Amino acid sequence: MSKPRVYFAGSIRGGRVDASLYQRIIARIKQTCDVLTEHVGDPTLSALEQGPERDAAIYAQDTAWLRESDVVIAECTCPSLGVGYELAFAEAHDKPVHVFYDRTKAQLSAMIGGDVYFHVHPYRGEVELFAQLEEVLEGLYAKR
Ligand code: 6IA
Repeated sequence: MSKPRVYFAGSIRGGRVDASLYQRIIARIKQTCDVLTEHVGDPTLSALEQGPERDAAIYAQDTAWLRESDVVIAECTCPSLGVGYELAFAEAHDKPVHVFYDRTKAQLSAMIGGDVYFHVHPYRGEVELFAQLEEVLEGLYAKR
């Protein structure tokens, strides 16, 4: 049985304050699933890299990965236009979407929190985040 393919979404140009958290989440997901977007957790990834051609290539690659994915998992504490776009794209393509955010640090956009399509997981600190993530990942295997 092949592993579930996970599209992990996290802020890049929206701000890299949570990059190391993304890296820890990706490391956990990789224990049981294939992660298509490991670069999102790379702390050395430069958010300053610019250029319309580069952006077009990123858009083409990321939307292809979204289409190929079995599930989208997003960490949304740091707001990001790109992540918001990816969530709506995933909904339009009928992908299950799990949204995590630290409720002690951020208020989730009403456009995400108000959309009943999304499975929203508010958490308080990393221990709670990883406990909730565990349940989501177990659920992926239970559905197969
Ligand atoms: O608006 P943001 O940059 O915060 O959007 C972040 C989301 O868009 C992430 O979940 C990624 O999947 C996607 N994304 C944004 N920039 C890149 C990227 N850039 N490479 C791959 N996916 C990306 C490489 C460096 C870049 C800043 C040119």
